[in-house]
Amino acid sequence: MSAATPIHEPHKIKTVRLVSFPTVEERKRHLAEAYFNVFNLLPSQVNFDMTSQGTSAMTQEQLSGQLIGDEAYAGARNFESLERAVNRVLGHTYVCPTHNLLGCVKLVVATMVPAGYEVASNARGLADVLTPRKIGLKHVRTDTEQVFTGNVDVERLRALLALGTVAIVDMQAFADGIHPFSLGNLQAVRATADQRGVRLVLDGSRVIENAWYIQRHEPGQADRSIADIVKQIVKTAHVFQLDGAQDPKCNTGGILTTDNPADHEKFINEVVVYEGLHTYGGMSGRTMEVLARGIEEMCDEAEVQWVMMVTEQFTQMLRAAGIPLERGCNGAYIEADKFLQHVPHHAAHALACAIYQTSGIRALVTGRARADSYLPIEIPRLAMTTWQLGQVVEAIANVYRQRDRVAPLELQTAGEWNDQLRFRSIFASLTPYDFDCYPFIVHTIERIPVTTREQRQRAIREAGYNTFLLRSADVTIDLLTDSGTSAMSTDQWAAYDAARATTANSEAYQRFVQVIQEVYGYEHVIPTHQGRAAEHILSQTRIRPGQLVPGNMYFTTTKVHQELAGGVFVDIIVDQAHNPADTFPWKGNIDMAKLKAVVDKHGAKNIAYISFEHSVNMAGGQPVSMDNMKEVYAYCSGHGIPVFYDATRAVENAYFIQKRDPRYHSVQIRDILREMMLYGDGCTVSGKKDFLVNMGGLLAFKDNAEWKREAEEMLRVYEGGITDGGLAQADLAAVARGIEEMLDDRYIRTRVEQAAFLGNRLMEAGVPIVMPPGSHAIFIDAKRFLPHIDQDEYPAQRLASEIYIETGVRVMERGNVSKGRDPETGQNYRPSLELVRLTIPRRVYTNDHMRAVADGIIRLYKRRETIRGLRFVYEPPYLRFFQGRFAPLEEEAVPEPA
Ligand code: P70
Repeated sequence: MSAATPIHEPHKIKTVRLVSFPTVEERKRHLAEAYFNVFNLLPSQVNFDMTSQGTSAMTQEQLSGQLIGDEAYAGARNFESLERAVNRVLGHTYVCPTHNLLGCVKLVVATMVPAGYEVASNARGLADVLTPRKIGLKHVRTDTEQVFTGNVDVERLRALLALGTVAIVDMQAFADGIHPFSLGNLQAVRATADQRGVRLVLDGSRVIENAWYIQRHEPGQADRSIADIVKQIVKTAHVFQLDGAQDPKCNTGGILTTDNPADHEKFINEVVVYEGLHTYGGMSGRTMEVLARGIEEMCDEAEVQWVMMVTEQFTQMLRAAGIPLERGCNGAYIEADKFLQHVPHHAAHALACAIYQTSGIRALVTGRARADSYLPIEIPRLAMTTWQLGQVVEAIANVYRQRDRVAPLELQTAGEWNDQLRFRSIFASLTPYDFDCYPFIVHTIERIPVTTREQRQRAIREAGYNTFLLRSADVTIDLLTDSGTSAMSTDQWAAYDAARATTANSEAYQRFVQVIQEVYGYEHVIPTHQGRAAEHILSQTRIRPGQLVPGNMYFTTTKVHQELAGGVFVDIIVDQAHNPADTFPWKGNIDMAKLKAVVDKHGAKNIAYISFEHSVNMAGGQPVSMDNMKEVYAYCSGHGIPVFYDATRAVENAYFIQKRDPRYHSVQIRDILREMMLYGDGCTVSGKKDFLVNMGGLLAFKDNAEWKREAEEMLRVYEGGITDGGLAQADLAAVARGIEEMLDDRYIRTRVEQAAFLGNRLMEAGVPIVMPPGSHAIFIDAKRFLPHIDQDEYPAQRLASEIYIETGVRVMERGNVSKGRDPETGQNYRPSLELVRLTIPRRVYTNDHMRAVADGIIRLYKRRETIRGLRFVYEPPYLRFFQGRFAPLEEEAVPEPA
């Protein structure tokens, strides 16, 4: 199939699960309390849990299956979904559900392995569950293979079967996590089993990974799809077992499938004893639905190629660091006794402790306590980014460099199973490893469309070369806006679900008010459905017709509402803001001289208020300095002029203060924000940005109760109740939780630095961007990118559509199409800033996406001379950027069909 190595995830992040980063001191305490067995640590004590069972991220479609559990005892519709998925994807006719893989083993053993018989297998780990049942395991894996190390030695198997004591042949796809088999070998085993009338039972919990190895390495298989190979593997077995918590990415569940009606009958007669009824087998309806959907999805070619590429890279990086390991299907299996040569006993446990102590990562030794000492570092499917995984590699390499200092463990309590062991130890003095990455893992994903250039050319033509008119179904990476596009966290969802609906007072509203009071220090809080609604109310209640509203560069919706209220906007931002090449760090600042001049000329009474925006959007996401806020506020208080912030991106502004102002380097974001807000009398916020929600906003006043009363009068008429502002209580609850999350220093740093990552990569290739890179977006300077296109031929508009055609990335024009025409002359304005904006949604895209975006734009930059301009074919009278339609200049003007 597609031999090309994937360059970014074939999905974006839909929901995140936050992870915590305990300090070294906390980790030591947790480790001691866990008896130096990392099994006993709690997820909240761990940053990255490197285990792949039941920890995968699902697609949103799979997750939604949770909500449509039939939950009938008999004949649930969810079981029918499961049957359909098995028939279609795996090809087997009969399905017996089980509570998990152990349920499958139980049924197979009970129905197919009589007392005194043995099982032949390519997996040693099977002994863990057979030995306690007093069933012997005959190991038949070959030791001569290089790639397909899971292959069975067919001659040995034949000889064994001739003895007549082997009841079934068990084959594991990717045996013991490390050893894949080839299709050729699987077929040979089946033929050998058939000769003796013995069943071949296949554990396909990692069938996808095994199929990928076949596609990659077995001669003649390269052109087949994963789906095709998987089906053939399943059909080659008499009986197929699947752990729902592995390849199908469910959190539990299992199935036992076959084409043989007699075998199936045995299973379903036995299932009532051990598992449940034959139509649920110990799974809830919702689990069956999630499992069914997981099976339907698991052969997705793009996803499999991505996951396997990531796994291979992870293993190679660890190996390159010198770490002794076996490559596994789902990560790397470290050879702990070679890693810690001076530790004679329990090397894997000692290594797990050292890794946790130094970094907070948990790697688990599972199963029965055995002589071999692998420490698996498994990757939870789709849940971690390559950035995070690269740091996991560094964290382990950090331990490897100081391996001689790792302390041995002394057994305190023995046991048959690894989870029973308790140790005593000392804390060796090991240099810790600090993570610098997103403080969350992926909980759910949304697959993104992959399109061809031809499809994109057709789509942009149909959209009239206007990216606002593209369907998101045609967009691979959507950088149109950061507004309402964030990925919510599982905690936000929990708050959302828990909120009770009402049109009156509520806990959700009270919590919303309380959190704003705590975080911003503003007493009066009014919810609105989004930012422009708050701007409307503020403008209507605080501007008298004819008054001036000085501000640091206009924002479209803000200015419209000020003008509708009869106000006149005056731009008093520093001059540097208008020069894309200027690298001044505080390009959002108000120019004090300009402010004073306006006040001197018109008098304080004729000034409604100062409209003061953080992380100035139209200037490129440029921050305001703390000193500037202080100075503006001190001056305005003295003149009786209120200062109202547009605090939509205040947290991002706070990060720049922490980074660029030495006095704030060690001050927490929470405290910086609180100080910023002190220098204002009120604010509007579009909650769709900083607050990490998809809808919401607010208006707040520091202490003026009369302003609040007037605003609430309008709120009731235009927005909704005073306790909801037109939002659902659930939305308010999600906002309250989002405000807590936005204040995480690690989150906000990685958020803003992602923009810098994209900007720097473009800059290094010479692509002209607005300097310095902004808080939420990178702006490309279309005037310098396409100097040969006159502004009347809309260079930024054309650049936006060419970026889409080249890369499938959607960006927004911010140039003269947005600015419009001079109503006097009818001529286009010729604004100094002719830009396209690449805006980054929060917690949605990874650095791999950003790299792909940059590389696509760099390719375009290299052939920029070939790009020409556009002409309007439909031009709306105002806000023409939303609905306008264009045609390329190189194409002849032919009348557009109506
Ligand atoms: C964007 C969005 C919205 C916004 C903002 C600032 C600093 C207020 C608002 C309004 C959406 C947008 C809006 C108009 C034209 C293009 C895009 N900015 N203040 O993508 O808030 O949308 O919630 O009413 O950035 O930058 P809301």
